[in-house]
Amino acid sequence: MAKIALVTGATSGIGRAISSIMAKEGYDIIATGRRASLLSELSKELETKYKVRVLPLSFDVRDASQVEHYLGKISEKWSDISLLVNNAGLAVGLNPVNTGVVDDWERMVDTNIKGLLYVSRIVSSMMIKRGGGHIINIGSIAGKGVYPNGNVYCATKHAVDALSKGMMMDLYTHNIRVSQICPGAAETEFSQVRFKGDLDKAADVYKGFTPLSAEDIADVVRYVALAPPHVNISDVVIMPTAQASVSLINRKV
Ligand code: NDP
Ligand code: 8X3
Repeated sequence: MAKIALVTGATSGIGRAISSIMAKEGYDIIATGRRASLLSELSKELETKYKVRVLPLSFDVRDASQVEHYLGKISEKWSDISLLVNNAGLAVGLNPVNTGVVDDWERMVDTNIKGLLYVSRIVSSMMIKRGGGHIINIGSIAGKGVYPNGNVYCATKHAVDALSKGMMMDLYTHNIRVSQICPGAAETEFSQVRFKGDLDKAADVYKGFTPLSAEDIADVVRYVALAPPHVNISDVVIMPTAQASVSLINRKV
């Protein structure tokens, strides 16, 4: 029987690349996100290319009752989840705190912190029943440092940093590994979402240097997930060579 990996935020960027690389490794994939048509495209692609089973589940991680509906009541043939990648997340806006948009703050807190918790609560209890598993949280370099106007996004990723440590303490006696992977600047839909569809502003973020690709990060997820069972790579920072901290990027422009 193939192992099963659940990847949140599989419709684009890092989550899509993780789904793809783990399918290539022979994992059956539960792919989640809100955009159902992208999930169905991805499912077809992975089923054809890698001959694995794919279960597309379209729901909003911010809605605890939807998470319970789709994951708490998942059918028996999909319940033996050995790998959970908590990847769904976003930044919205880049304002100083005095002009911050309350709705932006709520979207980030509800997705990056509360969504991760809703999913982890259900899946970790399933992993305890099966006798083990591995949870990989996609944190950020923004969970290790703070940059001007990054206030709430950075706070949510600092929360992921704390939760990754806390979850490891809660779950290690159940043979569950908890890891965190913290990327620096990666070119995905991330900045398009942050700047609410302003493509020029989004492109400017990656001007003058070579950012990470989603595949670079998926490679690390693969390495961490496939480490021998007695090894937990608990915390990884991966940045472009042109980046030295959350706010230091060497741009040739
Ligand atoms: P993308 O915008 O390309 O992907 C984000 C994914 O999250 C999408 O699949 C999106 O799916 C999903 N998502 C967002 N909100 C929700 C929600 N409410 N419910 C369900 N799914 C949701 O960005 P990235 O791939 O770059 O981001 C992935 C993760 O990596 C995030 O946690 C981000 O914070 C983190 N990260 C990104 C970095 C970067 O520079 N790109 C660097 C460090 C960390 P859909 O819209 O279909 O719901
Ligand atoms: C995304 C990286 O530096 O844009 O988490 O916040 S950053």
